[in-house]
Amino acid sequence: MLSNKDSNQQLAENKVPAHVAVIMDGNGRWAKKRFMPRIAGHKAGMDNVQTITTHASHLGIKVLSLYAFSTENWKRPTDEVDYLMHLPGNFFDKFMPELIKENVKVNVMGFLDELPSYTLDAVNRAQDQTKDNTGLILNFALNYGSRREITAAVQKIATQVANGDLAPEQIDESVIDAQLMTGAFGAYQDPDLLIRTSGEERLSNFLLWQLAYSELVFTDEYWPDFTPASLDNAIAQFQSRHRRYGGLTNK
Ligand code: V07
Repeated sequence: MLSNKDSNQQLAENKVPAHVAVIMDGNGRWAKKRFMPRIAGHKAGMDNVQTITTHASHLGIKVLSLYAFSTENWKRPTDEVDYLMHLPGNFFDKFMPELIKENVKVNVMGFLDELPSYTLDAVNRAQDQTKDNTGLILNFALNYGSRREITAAVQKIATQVANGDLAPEQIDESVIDAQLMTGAFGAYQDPDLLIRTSGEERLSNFLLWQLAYSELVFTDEYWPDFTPASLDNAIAQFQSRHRRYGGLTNK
């Protein structure tokens, strides 16, 4: 039998990570394995976003950040880029009723002014129609790159200094946090857990500042094969790492 103290400790240490970030890799390889075109993998990947979002919402995750399109992805074949740029609209048409029912709030971060107008329209509609929802924040990174995000933040801070609105000594981590695209998430801006699917073990310019203290979990599954049970498994790894240091670091 667990003593009251032990069971409380277990509860505290079995906390679900508040912010989970995912690099959804392996959609093209998933399709190739099935002798299907890469875009079929992207479609399966998009459908899986909805499955995993619903599960994350039920687990009590507060923010789910998904790397949908990087600033480097424009280099892909034009037909593939064109298909990807239609996914926000497809996602919206297919899943918006479910997202609203789940009380999910959509947020999109990235250099959005460079997106085609039809993509930006879909993004704005998704954000608009869910803006009053109070549940999980589903945060898509779209035309996002972390070094460019940090560069833009430095430019904004330098402008404040040049205008005399900020002294250099006043620049601390919180000033930088606030200028990043995750600034609006407040206490949840840094992911507790990063998951990357499909076997690659790199950050690929995703949330470099925000991932400074995150637990990293890599899985060999392709993103379309990543199931709610896979998410449970990643969270169990996160929790076991926290438990290991529980008594020593009070973390
Ligand atoms: C994309 C599906 C997931 C696997 C990885 C790449 C392909 C959902 C969106 C999306 C973005 C913004 C929004 C609503 C939905 C998306 C792109 C690619 C470019 F407001 N999935 N998904 N956008 N993939």
